Amino acid sequence: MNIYTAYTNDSRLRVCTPVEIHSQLREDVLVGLQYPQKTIPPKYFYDARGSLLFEQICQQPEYYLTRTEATILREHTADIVDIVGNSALVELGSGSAVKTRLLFDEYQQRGMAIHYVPIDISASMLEESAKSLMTAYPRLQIDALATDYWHGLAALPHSQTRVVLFLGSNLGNFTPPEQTQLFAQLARTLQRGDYFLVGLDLRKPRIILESAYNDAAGVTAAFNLNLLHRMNRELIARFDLSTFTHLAFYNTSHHQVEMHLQSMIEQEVTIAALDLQVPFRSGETIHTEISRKFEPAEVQTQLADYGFTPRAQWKDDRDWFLVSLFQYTGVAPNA
Ligand code: AVJ
Repeated sequence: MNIYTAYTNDSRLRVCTPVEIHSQLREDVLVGLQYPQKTIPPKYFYDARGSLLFEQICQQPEYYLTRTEATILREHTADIVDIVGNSALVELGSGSAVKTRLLFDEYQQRGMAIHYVPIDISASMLEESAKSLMTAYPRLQIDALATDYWHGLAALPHSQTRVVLFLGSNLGNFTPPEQTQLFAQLARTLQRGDYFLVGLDLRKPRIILESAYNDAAGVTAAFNLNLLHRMNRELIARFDLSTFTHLAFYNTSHHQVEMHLQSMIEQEVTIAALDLQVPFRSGETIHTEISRKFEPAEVQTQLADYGFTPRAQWKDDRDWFLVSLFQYTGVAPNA
């Protein structure tokens, strides 16, 4: 793979950017806007502004996910570190790494060094959070990968035992086939004895879920609409943001919250960089995200097929969110 590596002036921080990632927006938009159900993958939310908006979503009163997971982690960091010991921490979709700090605190208290490998699509978020982490944790060494999960996992540095962190119910963005691919990729990448720590948002009444994705302050709407801004800027598109609205609802049969951008009028939008004219019917949508809500047994069964053995799991007192720790033993129970 073609990798651009920036060595910063701090020897504890290294940032790698597999270069091909940048051109994929063009291709994914070109293909996605020509499907009968127009679709753009959620990873493109996270430009610099989108990443900041996501941080703000996490602070909205309706968005219980981040807060609930943090409560679980805060209560159980000691249990986690007791099990995983002196492992490197690989994090998929690290963002600002607020929750990861809870683990770092535990390592620091025990006087242990930390090797951290954050993987995030937003290079700006990655660099900023890395810098502030380095100030806060003197015994932290960072190998950051500014790319998507697939390229990131393929480029993991050699290290001692690893824990792959997949927090925040980020897994919910994956379709079932993509989830299968991810587990297969993890099984290929990990060595026996490595760990997988995953945070999952659980099924719950529609009203709670729909409020979480329709916050009163309108931050989620701004986050969704930012995708149109991004295409206007990076693909020289002419989306008129006042003609699109944010739509988020719970699809009960698929157990997933869906986000869409809905055109309120019939119109044709030009995307100059793609040499494309995109027609919209009045009410037609671009599907921008799924957030699947999980049934723990399903995930556990599937992971078992890929050689992951459950080691521990923790919930909050409302049973809204689950943090689950698996170990890659490489042995499928019925193989
Ligand atoms: C980061 C994918 C877990 O699906 O809840 C938040 C993203 N989208 N509000 C989620 C998101 C709208 C979030 N994940």
